Amino acid sequence: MADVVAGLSSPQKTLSPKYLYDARGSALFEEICRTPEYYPTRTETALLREIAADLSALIPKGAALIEFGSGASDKTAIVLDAAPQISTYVPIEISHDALDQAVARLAQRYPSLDFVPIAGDFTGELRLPESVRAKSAVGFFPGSTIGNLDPAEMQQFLLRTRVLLGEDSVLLVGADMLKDVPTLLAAYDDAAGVTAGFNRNLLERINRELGADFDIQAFRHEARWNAGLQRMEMHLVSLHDQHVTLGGMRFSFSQGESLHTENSHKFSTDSFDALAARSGWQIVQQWISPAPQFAMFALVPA
Ligand code: AVI
Repeated sequence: MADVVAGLSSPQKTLSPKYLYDARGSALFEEICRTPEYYPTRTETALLREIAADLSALIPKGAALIEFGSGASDKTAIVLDAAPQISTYVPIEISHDALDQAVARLAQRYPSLDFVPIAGDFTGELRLPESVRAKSAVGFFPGSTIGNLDPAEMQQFLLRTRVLLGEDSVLLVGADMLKDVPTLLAAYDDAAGVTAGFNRNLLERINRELGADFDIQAFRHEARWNAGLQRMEMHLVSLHDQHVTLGGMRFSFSQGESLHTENSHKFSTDSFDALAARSGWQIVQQWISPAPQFAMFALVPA
């Protein structure tokens, strides 16, 4: 509540993108991944299949695979199939339901794998159990979820992850690359309106969970390319002057005013290299798909 009130009180009204993912939001995100315009998921999946043997070569015998924000663990099987030397899978996921379902599904497919699920926010302070710390750690952070963090949060996440995974670790990070603006705009504003529904669901969630009175139909979804900050942004734009009440407070929106709900940063190899360098890591290998370009970076402690 305090977070939402603070976001609605700032001059550019803002809400954290992590609130997009209630059960309905997570289902809508999966639907986005199936739209023809949203290329990142299918491009990354194809890339992972193609480079699976290269990834396996980086993974030591008996390693623990630690996945950050694992969700449905959809891409994990590609790595597990290619690297049977992995002994332990550690999914870190804030949604208990998603975590339980993913572990149940993977346990059937990989009966000899050890599972150490951790229910928690991957951007927070994390500790690995002793049984996992004794193993070589391979971090896995696919999906370009790193792009949803602010640059300071990206750096903090990578610095913390370096401490968490230890000196001999490898970190595999998926990152969406800079590309032509029409492709980006279409990916974040699909013709069927799934992304618009995903964005508006945030207001429905605030109404339901915090007792606000947002008129959902009075806001339209807008995807914007911010060239200076190299990111796609999602906004909800007020269609007319209006007030919203929440927790006994009144928030005014003027016509055309936006509520900023998500950033999705896009990278070049140089910008990712610089991010890694200021966060204690270095790129040892990188793979980039043909257009629309999506990258997988293998990092080791610098
Ligand atoms: C989860 N994340 C990487 C997605 C992205 O592309 O930034 C979330 C998303 N937002 C709109 N469409 C997809």
